[in-house]
Amino acid sequence: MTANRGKYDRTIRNDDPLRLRYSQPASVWEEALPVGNGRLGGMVFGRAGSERIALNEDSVWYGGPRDRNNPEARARLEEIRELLRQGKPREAEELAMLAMAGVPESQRHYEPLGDLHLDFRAAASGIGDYSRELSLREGVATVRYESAGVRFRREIFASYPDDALIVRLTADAPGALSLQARLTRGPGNRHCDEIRKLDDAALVMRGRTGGGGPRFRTVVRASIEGGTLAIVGERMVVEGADAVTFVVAAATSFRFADPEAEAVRAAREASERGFASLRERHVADVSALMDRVHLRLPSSPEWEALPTDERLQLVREGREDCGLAALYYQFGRYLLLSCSRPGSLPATLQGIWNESMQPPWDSKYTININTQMNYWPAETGNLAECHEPLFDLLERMRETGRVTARTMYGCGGFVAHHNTDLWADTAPQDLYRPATIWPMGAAWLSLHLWEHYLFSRDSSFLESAYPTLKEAAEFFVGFLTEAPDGTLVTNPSVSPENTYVLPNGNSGTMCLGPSMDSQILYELFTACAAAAEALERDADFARAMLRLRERLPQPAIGRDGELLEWLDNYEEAEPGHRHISHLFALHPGTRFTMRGTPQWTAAARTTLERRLAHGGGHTGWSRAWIVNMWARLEDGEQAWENVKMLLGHSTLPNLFDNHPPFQIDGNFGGAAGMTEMLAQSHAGEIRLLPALPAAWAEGEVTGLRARGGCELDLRWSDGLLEEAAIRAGADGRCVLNAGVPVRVFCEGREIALTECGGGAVAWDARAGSQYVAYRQGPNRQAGAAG
Ligand code: FUC
Repeated sequence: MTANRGKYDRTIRNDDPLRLRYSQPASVWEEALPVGNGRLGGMVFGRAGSERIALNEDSVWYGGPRDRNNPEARARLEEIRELLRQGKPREAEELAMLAMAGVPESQRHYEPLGDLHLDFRAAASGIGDYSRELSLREGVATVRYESAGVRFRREIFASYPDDALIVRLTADAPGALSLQARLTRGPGNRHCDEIRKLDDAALVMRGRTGGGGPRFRTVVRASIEGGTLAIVGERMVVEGADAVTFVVAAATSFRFADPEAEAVRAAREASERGFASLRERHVADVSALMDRVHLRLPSSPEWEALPTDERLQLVREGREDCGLAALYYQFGRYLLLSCSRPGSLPATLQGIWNESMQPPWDSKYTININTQMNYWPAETGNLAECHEPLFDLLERMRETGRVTARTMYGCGGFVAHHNTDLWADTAPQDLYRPATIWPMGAAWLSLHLWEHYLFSRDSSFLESAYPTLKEAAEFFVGFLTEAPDGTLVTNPSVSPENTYVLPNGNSGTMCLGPSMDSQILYELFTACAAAAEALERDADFARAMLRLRERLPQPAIGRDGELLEWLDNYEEAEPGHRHISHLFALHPGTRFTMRGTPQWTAAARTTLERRLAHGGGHTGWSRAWIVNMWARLEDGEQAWENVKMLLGHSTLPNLFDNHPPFQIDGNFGGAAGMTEMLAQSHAGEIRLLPALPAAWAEGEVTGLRARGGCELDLRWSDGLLEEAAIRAGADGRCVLNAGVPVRVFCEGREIALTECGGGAVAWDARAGSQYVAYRQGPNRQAGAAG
């Protein structure tokens, strides 16, 4: 990129080394490498003698849909509310666990699809020159090794265009491939019904999860070049082949009346296409998405050449590896496009990758932070279409959530508590007092619709999303109750998932009006009013929303300058708690801003410091949230410190986030936080490099998205912006704050800017135009003007 073109020139090469690299196979699932097409996923172990690819399909969940709404809830609601008003949380919680908790108490859980095993005839010993890698740009896992003088190569990917997982085996000597392939599910294949030969080149696994859950079918089809292929019992036997391609397809009765017909069709069509074309179509698909954003941070070729696990180890030992952070950022984008694509289910706590029949927290959707965090990088990271599965689930929750709203609370609209599952279940989950009775899940998720609109300015999307936003708000019109001071508050609720201590020493979790609820509602009512205005309709409803908003409790500051988590100035039982719910308005909310509400951002800083001083951020996702919060507080050093902590303490060798155990939210939250360090657009202006740490002094990023339909490319050096390109996706006023004085050009001509104070400049942007801002300086002005 040169400063004198007047047009941004993308110089970051497409073949950047976006690879995870290892010099040994995975010894456990958490070291395997993930591939996925949104719906179908695989974890590749890469063992030379016996490959295991752990398979997942997003709709393989235990159990069918149920109505778990507690029939006693509505009759006991007033009693519970009154107990809370009287300051008797223990009694309220006891009754709520009986009368409000779901019946039965838990939603459904996600299960693995099974495993594909490849057992090679050649001995596992005598393996040399081994490597295993995952190309993020191509979405291909590759294993290479040498055995008895023959070089073997394995490529594995999950194709979105061809809806199948592909395994390709080759060797550099003819006839060197002899192996057996088999599908399994659980020890001794106990978790499937049967495995049968479909024809001379394909096997099918048939089964059904229990409890009325979906029927599933997995088909593996082999094509060989040279040698022979036979199906014997439950196995495929390949002898003396030059190359082998396996196609794995799967489907369940969640989507298809005849899942076997679907899996058979997908496997046959992919097989007929042939490996070269499958690979080409897959790489084109993945790289088109990956290439939308490039990020370069200071790095060194020697460090880039090291295996990923060694780099991670060096970070644990204190090395500042910004290049690894950039790789982690892109890995987050890779994971999102691999586990959440149009038509798939949304990313669970583990994306789509789950090894266990009874996974931690059911590997479902925890919607009091975790699922939302999964989607934080979607818009800024230029993967907006990957957000869609979340909207589809929310649409289904609208139906179930209406029943929950009516049955439990006698309210209109729709409501969800702190979890949901395959069936969009909205009744409370668990008998866990700090979390179970929390009516804000749907409200928070609905804000993702509004964000999607703010980033795209797509009014036809808003048109379709508006009824959902409105219905989420409508629930609270009936649900909110008056507090003693006349404000309107949620009751009952909790501040996820913290416990307070009353002056008499008793502790409680359930309460009225926790700060987070009022903050979510503030944003929801604002979004509803703004959406109605943008669509030029429902003026009365919009006014009602703003009136309701005025009656919410305001954020309050406590004795020590911290934001209050609850309506009263209670002590927290755990000051270093992993949830920092009462900073919602700082991030992902937008009400607290550095220049708009300095008293609240100062209190947010105090709150964050206090949490961290007491050991906060000990789970991966909590650490990732903290990165975003520091970025919003425009403290680049603190943000970077927490990125390093995320990498050093909460990251597994395959770069998966480690709660512990593996939980994918931290990957997404961490990636989102790094974007917030580079560009923000929530406070009415696009702010460039708001939280750049000294370690990121030089760098470049292209293709970030900002609210207002803009795309951004930035280049900086010595910690200061050099040049920025802004591609306007919509007409409107563009307010830019580059932190340094800039001159702005459009098609080579300097344009007139309006000063807006605080270093910001504005102009009327036209959709489709590119604006280039150059930092002013003695050696740049001339070049820029030229
Ligand atoms: C919330 C968090 C836990 C965990 C679980 C899935 O309950 O408090 O740390 O992430 O979700």
